Amino acid sequence: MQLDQHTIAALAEHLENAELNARAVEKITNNYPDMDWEDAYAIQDEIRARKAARGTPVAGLKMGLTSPAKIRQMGVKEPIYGFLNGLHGYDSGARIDTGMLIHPKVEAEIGFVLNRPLAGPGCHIGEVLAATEYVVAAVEVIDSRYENFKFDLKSVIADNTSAARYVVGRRCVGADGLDLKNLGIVLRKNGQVETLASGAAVVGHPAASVAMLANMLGARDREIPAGVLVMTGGATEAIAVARGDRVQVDYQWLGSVEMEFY
Ligand code: 0L1
Ligand code: MG
Repeated sequence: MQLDQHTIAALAEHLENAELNARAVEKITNNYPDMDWEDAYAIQDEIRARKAARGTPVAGLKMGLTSPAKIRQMGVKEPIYGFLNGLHGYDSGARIDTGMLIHPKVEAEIGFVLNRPLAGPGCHIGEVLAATEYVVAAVEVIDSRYENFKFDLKSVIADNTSAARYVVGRRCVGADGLDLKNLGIVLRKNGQVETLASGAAVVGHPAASVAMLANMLGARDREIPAGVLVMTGGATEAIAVARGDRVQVDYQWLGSVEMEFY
């Protein structure tokens, strides 16, 4: 690690304040160009600890930058992970306040809930599918705390991978016999089709994204707990939304997720 504990705590406070005040800040690597991956995840962990100290539940985990669409859109290379703030999870049909967000975007994802914990090394798709309690449609609302949504990988890891809100579908489906790779997704904004994807857009198979997460966590002596929501990363690119927009995402076999921004 390159940063001391004092700097990590100060950067966590800085980024969390940007989130809480819905105010964009410059990417932190401008002032800390030598920070490394461990520093970036340590800042994310510190944000998580700050929220936990105020009683905020962690509802799950998310993978980010898992699809070619997202990798192209953000100009970055590798998947990253973050956590889901339980106070910011909604059911389909939710109304979401844009006044608390900076420059929100939506992306269609596939969620997993496991019936036993998983940790790498060596976790693979088969192990994930065998441990899957159910799969559920989920849409992430991301909102980078960085000006103009511009960042590098270390800055965005520290910023909890732009996690802001998430909206979950009402249909929970077992993984057995579900063709997750060929599952079609259509994202509409105000009735217009904005983007299409299939499950294969998420690192080839959404369960592979869960395995990747288990392996990344295992390398840090952590695990994916049973019973929490795991969002596998945007299958589509992220679509900007603003006050007054209505978003509907239709998932083959998993139903729809809808939300309105006010
Ligand atoms: O969930 C995501 O894929 C977000 C990862 C961070 C990059 C972004 O803000 O798009
Ligand atoms: Mg996402």
